Amino acid sequence: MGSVHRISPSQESSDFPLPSWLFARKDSQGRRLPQTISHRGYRAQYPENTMAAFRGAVEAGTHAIETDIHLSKDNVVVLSHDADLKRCFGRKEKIIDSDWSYLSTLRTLKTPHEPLPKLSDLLTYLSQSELSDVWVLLDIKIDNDADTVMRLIAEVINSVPPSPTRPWSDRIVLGIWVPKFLPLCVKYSPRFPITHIGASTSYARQFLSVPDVSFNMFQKALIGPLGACFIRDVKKAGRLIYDWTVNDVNSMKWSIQKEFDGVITDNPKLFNEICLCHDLNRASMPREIITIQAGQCGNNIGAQFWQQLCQEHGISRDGNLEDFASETGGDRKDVFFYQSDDTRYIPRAILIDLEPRVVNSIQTGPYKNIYNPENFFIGEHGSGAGNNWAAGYAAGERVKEEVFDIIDREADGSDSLEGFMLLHSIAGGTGSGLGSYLLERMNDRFPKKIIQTYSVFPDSAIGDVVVNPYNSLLALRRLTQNTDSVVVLDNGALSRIASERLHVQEPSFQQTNQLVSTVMSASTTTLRYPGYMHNDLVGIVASLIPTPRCHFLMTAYTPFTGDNLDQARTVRKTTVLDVMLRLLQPKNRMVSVVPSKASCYISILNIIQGEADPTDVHKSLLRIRERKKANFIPWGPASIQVALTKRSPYLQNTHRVSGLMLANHTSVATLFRRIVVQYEKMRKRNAYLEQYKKEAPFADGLGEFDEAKEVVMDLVGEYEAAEKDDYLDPDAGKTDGT
Ligand SMILES: Nc1nc2c(ncn2[C@@H]2O[C@H](COP(=O)(O)OP(=O)(O)OP(=O)(O)O)[C@@H](O)[C@H]2O)c(=O)[nH]1
Ligand SMILES: [Mg+2]
Repeated sequence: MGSVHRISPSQESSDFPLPSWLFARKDSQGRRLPQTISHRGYRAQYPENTMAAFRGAVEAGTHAIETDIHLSKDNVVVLSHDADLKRCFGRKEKIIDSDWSYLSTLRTLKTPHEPLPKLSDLLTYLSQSELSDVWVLLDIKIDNDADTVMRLIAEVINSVPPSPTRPWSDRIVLGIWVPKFLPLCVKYSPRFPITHIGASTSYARQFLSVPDVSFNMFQKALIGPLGACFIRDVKKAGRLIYDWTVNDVNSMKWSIQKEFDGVITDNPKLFNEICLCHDLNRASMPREIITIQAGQCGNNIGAQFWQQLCQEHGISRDGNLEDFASETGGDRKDVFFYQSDDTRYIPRAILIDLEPRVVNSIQTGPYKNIYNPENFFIGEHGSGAGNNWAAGYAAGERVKEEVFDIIDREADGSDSLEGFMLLHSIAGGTGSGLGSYLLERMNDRFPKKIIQTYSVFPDSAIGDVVVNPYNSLLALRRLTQNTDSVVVLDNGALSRIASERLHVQEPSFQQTNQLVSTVMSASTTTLRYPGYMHNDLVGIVASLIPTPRCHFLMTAYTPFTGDNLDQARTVRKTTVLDVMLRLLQPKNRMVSVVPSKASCYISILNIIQGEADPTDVHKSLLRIRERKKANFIPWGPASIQVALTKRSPYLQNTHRVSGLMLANHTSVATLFRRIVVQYEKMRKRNAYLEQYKKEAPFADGLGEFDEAKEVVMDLVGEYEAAEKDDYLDPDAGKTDGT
């Protein structure tokens, strides 16, 4: 820095404009994409700094042309990078020693042997009105006398009539290397924007003290910690930054990631293509999902789910990335986590309960530090909803403002929110009732977002909540009307699988929840380790749900492993066929249904994780079809869809292959019918109705129950209709043919 020219205070007061045409453009997502600035024209295709190269750049869709200024002996402003004629024209003279009468006879060595252009040639070409959006960056070389060159540039600019719509001061940027040019810019071309061209960030820093000067830096100088620091300071000062010369794809991508305002490249066509791909990738990027966990069950399974995701993504209990994990491990942590200012990963999770016990246990548990403390909501009375759907729903009215403040804040904090996942049980009061309230409001509030739930149905054999049929029926109405997709889990099936397959007597919630979190983690792997398809929730929902109301999905998973599940380890080699066959076995389904002869699959998506070969998958599908292992609806495609996905590299896998089935099966309606039957039995006896009548939703009588029953019976009817081949026939029965 010792020999740096000092910038005098008088220059500091001269501001050079930073007009909008110099800033990065916005892509289709509203994010910044650098402008394409063609280095000496389209240099990759044409002889550099010639009219052919400038025209080629414009035809390739460049935003700007960068070119270099030299003076001839007789003071003509010409466009050449080198001070001499050797490299481009094969002559030994210097430009400064040659008259224009000689220079004008030269032709480039490179075909198509173009002449040396003057600045006026370029400006005349660009003055056509249809080219008025192209701008110019002049690299003013320092071998000429500074005053003369600045004066002559201004004279040329003034001599060429601008396009009718745009003055030259709105299209030309003066690129200077050293501060002594600043007063000359003000003297000869006031109000023209200025950029500093340089290869040293420490030298460039002095220009930060001159208002509005932008920066055009050698790319290598911007890489590494010093570069990062410089970029940050330039952006903080509200200045623009360009980098040169960016010709390979990786450097192009790097410049896009850094959100520079422009990229100087020999190959404008390639850079435009990379920008387009980048934009498309961003648009198709898996987007964020916010998880809302409500009530005891919702928070218990949520806690387990986040623990599992942290382990799979190499995130430690305090939210930091483990030493063995990498920022770019081919996974997408940002779907479910965001990064705080200190770069910790924080779940996009909202934890709600009307009583403090479960949420408190999370707040004091091993993963207490990963959550955003502002995202806990505990009802003020702290007494829960007492297993009463109506009490939970009524509480919704009271707590809505606080809860939606949290939900809105999370939604605003995501870049492109895809949707929400609600975790809850439908048998109790909070998850079921408050959950129902939230689903209704979210539907109005976020009409374009996907709403998926993981809903735990009660174990019909145990009845730990006597009024569970009431609560389930009322919640089921909202699951039908206010969600896009429901993953149905039921405690009966979960306990059965845990005890049969894992040889555990009377499994604890802790153990059944581990099954649930395994299923949740597997069903979100295609979002978190995206591949070619099924890499967003919309894609998964669309592939499984052909008609909007039949959106209840069953799951099966095999084989189960885990810390607590040692006994389940097999010594067999797991093959893709084994896994796919086992997924089809009713005993592996995590829902207790009673299929009839007519029951069939509407759709199946198998998510296969591990070392699976596409040919094995293909062979297995053929075998399954030959053996007629899966019975499909008669009115649609009868095929099993398969997604092959990566597994977390950070977890030990004892099995070569594991698989999750997400299935839309008509027999799920038998579960709903059972709930209606149980409801009717209780309702007939007028059992436990008093506690419901006390709450707001029942202030005008028991109509809520009747409406819910009607909706659920319609749903059952819809699934039964879907088993018939005239389902899509508009004249058949009462199906609406959607
Ligand atoms: N699988 C599983 N089921 C649970 C868990 N906790 C509760 N349940 C089931 O959920 C139902 C009761 O719902 P809860 O989630 O406890 O109730 P809540 O939403 O907290 O509502 P209130 O306590 O009534 O305010 C019963 O069917 C329980 O068997 C859990 O951790 N895992
Ligand atoms: Mg509770």
